[in-house]
Amino acid sequence: MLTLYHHPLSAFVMKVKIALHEKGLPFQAVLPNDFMMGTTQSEFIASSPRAEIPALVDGDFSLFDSTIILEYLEDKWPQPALLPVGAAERARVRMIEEVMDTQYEPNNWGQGEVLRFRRATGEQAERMVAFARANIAGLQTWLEAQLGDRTWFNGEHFGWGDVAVAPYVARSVASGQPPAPGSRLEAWFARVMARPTVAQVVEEMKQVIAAMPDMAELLAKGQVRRQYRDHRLEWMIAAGGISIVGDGLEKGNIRLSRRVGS
Ligand SMILES: N[C@@H](CCC(=O)N[C@@H](CS)C(=O)NCC(=O)O)C(=O)O
Repeated sequence: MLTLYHHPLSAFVMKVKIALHEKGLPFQAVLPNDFMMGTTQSEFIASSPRAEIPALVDGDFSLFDSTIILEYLEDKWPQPALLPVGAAERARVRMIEEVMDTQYEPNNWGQGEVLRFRRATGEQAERMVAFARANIAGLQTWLEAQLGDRTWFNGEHFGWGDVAVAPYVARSVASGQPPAPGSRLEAWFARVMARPTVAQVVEEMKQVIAAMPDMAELLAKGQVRRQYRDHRLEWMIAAGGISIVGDGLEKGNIRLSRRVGS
């Protein structure tokens, strides 16, 4: 059976879970040891040298990165196909995925850092959350244009384009920022949530949010060391949180990515 290193809250993981369910592939989901500290030493590291989820183990082969995993699933189990037909259509949905992974995602993450981990308070917190919400509003307008008059981001049929968008929009909905009333994106979101594979994965995410402990307290007790990387780190700086980065690195409750080979 396939093993997926996961956390139910990760939108990158959610993409992979939806694809696995759509393809009817059973898998066991494993939470890496000490994931929140970045100190895991298990075979997880062999599968994911940056110590990031998702990572997939398929017999004696393992791989990391949600996009690479989606590609692997599509190559190895082509039916039902998730990618649309035609080079341009495939490139179109892959570009949507790239924007979601790198531009949309940090806004959901950043709000968590401010509100759940209480990295900022008062006016600074308000400004950072407003920055995230304005970006999300802009990106949802962009998504509306990408969808156009299609039923699915993927085209006529549900697929890769929808897998790439659904987890992020679902996370925004859970934080009180749904698509604009009456928009095509709102109608698409209702359609995508009616799909059992998506509904199941979003439900798992919501349960984790509902049961979440006080993350700021865990942070203060030194039980969490957050990874700041790539687009998230850039978001933190653009949102006005460069002092948060400096402070967290100094206190050791922020860490940079694990260097491959280190
Ligand atoms: N590019 C990667 C990003 C994966 C990623 O950033 N995963 C986060 C969780 S959402 C992670 O594992 N971070 C390591 C940590 O928090 O220790 C992908 O698409 O899979």
